[in-house]
Amino acid sequence: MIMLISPHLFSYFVLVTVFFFPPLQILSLLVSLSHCLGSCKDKDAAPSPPKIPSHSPYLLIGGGTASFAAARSIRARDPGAKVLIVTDEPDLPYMRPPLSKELWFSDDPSVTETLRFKQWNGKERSIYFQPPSFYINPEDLESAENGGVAVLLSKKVVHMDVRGNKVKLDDGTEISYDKCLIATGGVPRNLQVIERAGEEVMSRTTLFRKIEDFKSLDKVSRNVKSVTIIGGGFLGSELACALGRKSTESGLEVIQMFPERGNMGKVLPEYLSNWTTEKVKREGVKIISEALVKSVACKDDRLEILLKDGRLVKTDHIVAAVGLEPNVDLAKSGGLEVDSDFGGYRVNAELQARSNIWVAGDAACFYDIRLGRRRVEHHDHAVVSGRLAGENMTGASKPYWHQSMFWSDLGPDVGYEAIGIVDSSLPTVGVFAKATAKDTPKAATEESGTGIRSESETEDTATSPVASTAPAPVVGHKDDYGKGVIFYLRDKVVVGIILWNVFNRMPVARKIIKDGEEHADLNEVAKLFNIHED
Ligand SMILES: Cc1cc2nc3c(=O)[nH]c(=O)nc-3n(C[C@H](O)[C@H](O)[C@H](O)COP(=O)(O)OP(=O)(O)OC[C@H]3O[C@@H](n4cnc5c(N)ncnc54)[C@H](O)[C@@H]3O)c2cc1C
Ligand SMILES: *[C@@H]1O[C@H](CO)[C@@H](O)[C@H](O)[C@H]1NC(C)=O
Ligand SMILES: CC(=O)N[C@H]1CO[C@H](CO)[C@@H](O)[C@@H]1O
Repeated sequence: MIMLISPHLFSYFVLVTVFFFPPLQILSLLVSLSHCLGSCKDKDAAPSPPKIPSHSPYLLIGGGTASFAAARSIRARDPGAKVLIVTDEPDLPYMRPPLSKELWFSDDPSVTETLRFKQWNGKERSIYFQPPSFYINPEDLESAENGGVAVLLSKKVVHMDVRGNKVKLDDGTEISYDKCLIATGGVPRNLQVIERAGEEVMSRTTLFRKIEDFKSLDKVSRNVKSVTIIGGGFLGSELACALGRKSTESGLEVIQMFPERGNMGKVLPEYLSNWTTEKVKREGVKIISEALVKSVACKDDRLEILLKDGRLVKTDHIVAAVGLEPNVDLAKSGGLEVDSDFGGYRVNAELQARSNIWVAGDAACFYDIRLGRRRVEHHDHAVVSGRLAGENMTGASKPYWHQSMFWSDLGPDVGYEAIGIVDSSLPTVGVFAKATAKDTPKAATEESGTGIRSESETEDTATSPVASTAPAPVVGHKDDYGKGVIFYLRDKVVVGIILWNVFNRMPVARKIIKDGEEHADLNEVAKLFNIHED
């Protein structure tokens, strides 16, 4: 995800990119939730209270990617199924990756309203998985002969009664279910020093997760002179590049600071992290590395960020992209276990937390039968785990094992795909070869006919075949690391792989992870990817 896109390009879609990341936004979410608790209630209590079904055979808590994928797979396996999604957001299910990428590169001035974006190959699409006509009204769910998927917007589940198989909403309504999925995602973390700094600082801080955050940051970026992004991971790096491009148009100063030495330093080995940092700088971003924030204050109408080593940075607005806190608010009433190491609800390899209750997406700490206990914050994982939970909820007994992947593109000419545990603190072995013009994300998406490299995304949510219209320029630029394979090792076994400018070879990588063998010579293993041959 990271996408650093170079200025002339169209946006591409990376939808899936990467991420581990963390999503963010906790505080503002809490704030908006509490507003909602107050004001939505009043609104709803007025003339026509929405009729809420008292029972739904399938109840999905949360209206994000994992819930949507589950709804689809439930309907695919059980065509008459009645599925109710309850979400505390005011929007129908949508995908988040474009919020930090493509939407910023649109030339349509009304993009904050249309929320449409151009994929890498030029095809336009919406961030919503489906148009409103796909869904049925919640009040029609119980009587709908062929079932359907209904979404209850702006309603929060606040309590679970797992013995009685029912939940309670923030307006007091109760809904009973036969099977329930918890896909509550997470809320962005903030830095304590910002929380402690008081309201003035908080009001100039964005935690980025939702549509409304995109809208508000877009506005901020037009009205201030300097924005500072804190965080060097995918989200921070993507937003830095998105805003950096604006800086060349409007003179906005864009600063990105993080504790690591280089961008994505927690994922990429140092030499690649260094390379990526140079790439981000070329996008117009001022990088301040090895930066630990000591305090933030509001002075003379500006923010002053004091670093532990004494450096002082003045700016107008902060975007904190410092990780995600999985949302486990229902653990207590549901009697559900939260994982003490990774956070999230603990589920088994079938994503089940207790009988009739499944968890998928960012909120699930699941047992990966190959790599052990994990929690994954990626689009592709949300799709795959949501789909698996949905299948299991309908009683499918097909065995299922899938290691989700993610990708990130650094503009049209450089990109990577990753699988397994990619953590720069593990030993890595990289094998590189010289790249040719074919070894670019753009060429890969053109060849495969899709703008989306996630296998799951393609299968699950791609709409119609992609017209091969627009065309973006390619790319003359070559770096030192043309293309290659980076292996991440734990106890001599390969647990993660990054394919750097090597595309369409994910099945090979997946098999290596799955086999879990020790390899004496990784150069030999790298040959399986044919990187020297084409
Ligand atoms: C800006 C951004 C860019 C990203 N880019 C990428 C990328 O390029 N590649 C990649 O792999 N991943 C990316 N991700 C991560 C990816 O979007 C997440 O992994 C994915 O959204 C997780 O899906 P989910 O369904 O688990 O949770 P979410 O999408 O967070 O959905 C959970 C929903 O549940 C709602 N909810 C929570 N509690 C309740 C409750 N009690 N009652 C009702 N509703 C509730 C929440 O408000 C939310 O709408 C990105 C994330 C962000 C924020
Ligand atoms: C990465 O960059 C830092 C300086 O920013 C340098 O000290 C370090 O040697 C570089 N590492 C590699 C492997 O090139
Ligand atoms: C139908 C099906 O696959 N159900 C499985 C769901 O997961 C539980 C265990 O977590 C199994 O016991 C079920 O057989």
